[in-house]
Amino acid sequence: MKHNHGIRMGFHKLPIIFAAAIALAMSVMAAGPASASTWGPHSWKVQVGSESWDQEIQGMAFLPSNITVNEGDTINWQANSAEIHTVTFLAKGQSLDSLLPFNPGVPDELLKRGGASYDGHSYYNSGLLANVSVPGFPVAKSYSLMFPQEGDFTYWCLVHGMVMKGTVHVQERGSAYPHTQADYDRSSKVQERAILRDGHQLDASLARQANNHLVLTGTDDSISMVMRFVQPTVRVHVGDTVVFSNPGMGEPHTVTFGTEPANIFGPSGDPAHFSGGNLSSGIIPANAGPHSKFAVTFTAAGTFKYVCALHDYMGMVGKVIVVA
Ligand SMILES: [Cu+2]
Repeated sequence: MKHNHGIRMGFHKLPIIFAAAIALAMSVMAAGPASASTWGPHSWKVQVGSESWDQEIQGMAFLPSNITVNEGDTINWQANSAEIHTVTFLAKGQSLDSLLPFNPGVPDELLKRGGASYDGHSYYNSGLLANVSVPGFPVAKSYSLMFPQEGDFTYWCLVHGMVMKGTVHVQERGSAYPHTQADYDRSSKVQERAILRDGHQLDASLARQANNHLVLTGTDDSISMVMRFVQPTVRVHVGDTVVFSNPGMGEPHTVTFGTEPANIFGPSGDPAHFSGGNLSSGIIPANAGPHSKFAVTFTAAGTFKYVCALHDYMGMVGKVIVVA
């Protein structure tokens, strides 16, 4: 353990030095974490996820994804998107694969586990984090952990598995910090912009593929997700079939007409003869060949609205206009 001797000595030397030490300490506290030295435990902020203003583009990153703190410091993870994420430290010997893919039916993945101080080797989970309330899921807006011991600790978002990872480097108490919170915030802003660019490029590629008989259910890569049907409005004739296709790598969606069923994960209704009422695809998984498609044949004229039951609260809705 190191101590800040400059300040320590002030307490029992000349009153002038004492006063100077207090002034220094106050300026350090006012400025937040300094790169040179520390005085008492600090609190740090990590953003969980990112999004476009209209929630169309969702990012899969902890910002910053790597942070260096000292023993005794606290990290506060703050939900920064409508999409759900978790902050999850695995137990020693526990494999990430055993928890993937994310299963909303497993309470351990949905709920907060572990205490307020990270012990370095047990399963800790924030539960679901989001910056809005999410229908059907318990969510929190933030999660805090104090790190009492040195080490490098990796954590994951269980919802976005292999692609969303963060690391906390905990140094000896009193060490100099390599970066300030302001440094992290600046680089996070740059990364957020890159994520949005990536998402808009994905969106543009969907727009090039879609037509009145092929709707893409959004998409995702390892950086961002598009939470929109492309195109959201299509026009077809009675007897036509519209294929809803998920071209993504990981994110599931649904196509749900009428009232959402109690179990949104399983299919219901008859997609071969749809003339209105209730019809739901169940999960349309990404990256599953023919299972990544849901075909609906419309047997009556009308305007049929549908939603993605997982992402409708972000604006993921569409309609099929069927004419005679
Ligand atoms: Cu969706």
